[in-house]
Amino acid sequence: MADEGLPVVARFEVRQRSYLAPDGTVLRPLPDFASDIPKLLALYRGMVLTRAFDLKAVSLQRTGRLGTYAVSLGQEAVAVGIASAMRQEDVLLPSYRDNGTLLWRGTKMEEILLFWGGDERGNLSSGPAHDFPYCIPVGSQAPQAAGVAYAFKLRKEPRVAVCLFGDGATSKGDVWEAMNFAGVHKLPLLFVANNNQWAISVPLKLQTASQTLAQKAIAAGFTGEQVDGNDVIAVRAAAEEAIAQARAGGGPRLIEALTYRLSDHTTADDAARYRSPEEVQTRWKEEPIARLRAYLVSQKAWGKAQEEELAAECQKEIEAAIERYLASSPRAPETMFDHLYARASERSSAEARMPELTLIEAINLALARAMQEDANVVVLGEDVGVNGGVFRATVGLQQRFGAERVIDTPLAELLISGLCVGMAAQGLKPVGEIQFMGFIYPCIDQLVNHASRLRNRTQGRLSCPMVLRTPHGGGIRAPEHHSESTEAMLAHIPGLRVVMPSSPERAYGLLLASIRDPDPVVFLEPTRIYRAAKGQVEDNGEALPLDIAFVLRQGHDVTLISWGAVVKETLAAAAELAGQGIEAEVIDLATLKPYDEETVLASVTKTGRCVIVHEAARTGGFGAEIAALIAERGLTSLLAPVARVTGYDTIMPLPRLEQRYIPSVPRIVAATRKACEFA
Ligand SMILES: Cc1ncc(C[n+]2csc(CCOP(=O)(O)OP(=O)(O)O)c2C)c(N)n1
Repeated sequence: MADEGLPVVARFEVRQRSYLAPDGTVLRPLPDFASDIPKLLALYRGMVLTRAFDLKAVSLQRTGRLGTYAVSLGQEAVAVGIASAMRQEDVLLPSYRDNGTLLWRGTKMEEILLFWGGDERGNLSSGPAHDFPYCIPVGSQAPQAAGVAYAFKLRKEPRVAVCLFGDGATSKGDVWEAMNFAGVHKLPLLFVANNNQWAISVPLKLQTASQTLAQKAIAAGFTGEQVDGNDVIAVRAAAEEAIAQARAGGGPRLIEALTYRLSDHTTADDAARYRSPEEVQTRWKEEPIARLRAYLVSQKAWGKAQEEELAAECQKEIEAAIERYLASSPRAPETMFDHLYARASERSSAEARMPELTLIEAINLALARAMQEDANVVVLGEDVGVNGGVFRATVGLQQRFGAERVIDTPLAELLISGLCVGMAAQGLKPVGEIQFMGFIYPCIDQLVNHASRLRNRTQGRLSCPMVLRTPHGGGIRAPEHHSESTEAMLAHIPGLRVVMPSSPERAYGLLLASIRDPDPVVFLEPTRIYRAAKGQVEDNGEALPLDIAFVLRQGHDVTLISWGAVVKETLAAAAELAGQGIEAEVIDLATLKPYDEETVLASVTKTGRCVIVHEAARTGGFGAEIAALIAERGLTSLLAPVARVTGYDTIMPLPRLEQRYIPSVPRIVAATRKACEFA
């Protein structure tokens, strides 16, 4: 080879840990804890119980009494080996298959059944209240785990986050982004890749060409170890070592547990379609329960009588749990709205008047104020630290509050949002920055599947007080993708708050309110007026109310409703119309989700005419929602059809045409005159 003479700059190795052979014989000296037979018996019991429970759950599903269920048959050693190495105060971020891990940590069987039976109350869990519920979107728990671990590190708590996922998940950017960040910050975090060889029907060889999954950690700068996942002693020993290292400040580790999914993927799957019975049969010879049993028998610590006794005991426990599950009260339909947002009383809604700063300076001021008053507030994103953000929203914050609280993250938007979710669930108040709205889309999974619903799906056990800030809209001659206004997409997500200020005063007050809010907020900042808008802002720490629209100008002839940067054109149009004898009332919606329907309806009731102005494309824009509200609840007051002045139904054009796209004062004036002339 031509490059043979080049120096080797790095070499890596991956070790594999196993103690018991499939027949239970000892391969090498056992770790210390294994001489404690009662401890081994407890692990054995945990595995037997998990398997018996899983099998019962399948029969419940087959008889129509449970929804789709993911069985962990053959993977019990990972569940029990990992869970038993954790402390109560550690935080588990499980995958949908980690039933045995939850059981070990104290979740009741009836709770697991309740969740898979289709009832969120199951997620209330009797296990540690800080543990995360099952994660269904594959791998998306990994960046959250990094957020949780970051919170531990920041607060100097000797706790560890433990994140479980499958081999399929390791193909996702989520897992890589999380590992990369965990490596950079030496986070107290254990990643466990349960390599059961299959991701539904996709075999490992189609998942990756990597020789091991463990080596993926090496690229992130920490150790990855392979463990025989059918050997509970090996799993427990590896987990114990990794968790102790993490707790002592030694950083993260990845354990690749080699297992085999002996069952179908879930009860909705038929694995015979894609793998041979012979393959499965061969793998049955390696399964973890028989292996430990053989060892215990060889140690004269176990026998037929104990086995029968244990089986009976497990059956009894499971039957009793099933009875409680089947007897659970039905959920009243209206409870689906419970735990969507925190109750109003939990929300800070101090109303205040603010007293010359630009909008971006007001944001910076609010961030500094929030960080000063609450040590839990952390700011994270690309370039937010040393550079103070590409728009300088975070300038000076890192110097003032330190690099631990103002975090320059790797270039990974999904990671930023996932970190926020994990941090928020752990009691921090993260404020993430996405540099431009065009790059928020990798965060959608975290926003839709996690942030917005964490409170609801855990029935209030966990919440997600995070803010994700991003510049919104065009008009600054920015390159492609830097001028997006896709707020309607976000406002369609129940459980999320979508806030957009249109002046420095409201930027300050609404950002403070958003940071203090107990629910997740996407805070959209109108880029075009970052520096163009100036106003008196008093740094008095007073928030403005969320979910409230602001009437910026009183009028009785027509209602103009807008938000974000185009509020400026809307106000200019109102001033021009006043010169023509038309008195327009101008409403800044400010919070789009949930929005202030009453202020809108009250104004339209008064004026009978309404023009909605937004920069985003017309079809499916948020203006359509307001028009629908007026049609439903304000129709009889209307003297003219509701009109919309919006961006057009096309891609936001590049700078040469962007001003033609953004609603202009003449367009607003013309539409308003038309509405007023309608008879
Ligand atoms: C992001 C995402 N894509 C697709 C799915 C549908 N799905 C559920 S499980 C699964 C396979 C996951 O395989 P792996 O990560 O190896 O875990 P395992 O199921 O084997 O435990 C897929 C594709 C999902 N839940 N989430």
